[in-house]
Amino acid sequence: MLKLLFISTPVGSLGSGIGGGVELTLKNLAIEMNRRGHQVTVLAPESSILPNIDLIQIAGQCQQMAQAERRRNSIALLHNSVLGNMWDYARTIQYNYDIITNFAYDWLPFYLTPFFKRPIAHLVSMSSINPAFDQIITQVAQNFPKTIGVHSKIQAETFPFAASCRILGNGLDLSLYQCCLDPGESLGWVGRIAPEKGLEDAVAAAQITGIPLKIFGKMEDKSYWQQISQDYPHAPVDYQGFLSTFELQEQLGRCRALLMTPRWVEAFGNVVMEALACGVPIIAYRRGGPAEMVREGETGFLVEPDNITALVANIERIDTISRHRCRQQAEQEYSLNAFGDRFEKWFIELKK
Ligand code: HBI
Repeated sequence: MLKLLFISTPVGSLGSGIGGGVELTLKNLAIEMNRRGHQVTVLAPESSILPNIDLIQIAGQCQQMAQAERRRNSIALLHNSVLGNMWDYARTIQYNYDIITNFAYDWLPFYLTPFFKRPIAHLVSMSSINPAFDQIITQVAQNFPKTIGVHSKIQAETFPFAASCRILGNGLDLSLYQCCLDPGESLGWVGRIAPEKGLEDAVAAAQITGIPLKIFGKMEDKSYWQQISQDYPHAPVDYQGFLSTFELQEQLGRCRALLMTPRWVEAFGNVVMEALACGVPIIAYRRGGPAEMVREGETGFLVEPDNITALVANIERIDTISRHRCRQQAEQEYSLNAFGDRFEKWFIELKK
């Protein structure tokens, strides 16, 4: 039995959706490790919601999104930073745990690693964003081998320390997702409404084909959304907001296909897992995590990145994909059990 301390992302409270995919990863991992008889405690910003998990809430100012500070060569720490406060508190309780797991994509936890007396497993949940950050993770990768975990091989390859990364994939609670075999005509798009997600290409495809597009996700960048609405005034789009998992899987399951149009190298593709779990085939740019996940011609199609014509060309043939096979892939690769095995092996190795 392992005593595990999970330290959450500092960008927002758990359950707010601000942390995007890493919120889901942390929640699913905590549930799965508890189910296996380990003891999990989570440190997270105040107003976090995490039912049935031992949660310690820490006050302080949330961190800016790292991707908004792209290619900057400096590190920002705010006044009364919740990131600093969480890690200062972790220092005082570290001896109660076997392993500390860092879920933050921030400089501080990596800088602090040598000062802690317990192993720190770092889950790096995005691809390379800026050299100052790459430099500190590279240092930890060299001085603390095996402690850097990532979601996909493609993501690892964006870093100078690719060879020393542990590829962990991701996972979700499949029992929360129903496989839908009789979809409506709409296409789906899921993600934080932010420039790196490339929503405008999916909206352009909807305008070209006239096929309705349902959009799900946190409204992170309002001006970005308004720009898209101005550029594509006649696109048949329907913004559904940030839904609970239950509502999302119900709506997403009724989509003919999921369009994945990332501008950046997605570390993984939580929305790809969620779509497959609902039996929904994927049409994705051949870029980042989704390119490693979609089984070409079997559970979806991969298209040339940023090529809207290619995106549209594949919409017509998406009905040839078996929705059963999509669900099967989720069960084989992304179940909580498969995901839990990968992380548990990693933790046991680090405990030695
Ligand atoms: N930005 N500074 C910072 N810290 C994070 O932990 C962070 C982020 N941006 C996005 C994000 N985490 C998650 O949405 C991804 O890691 C999945």
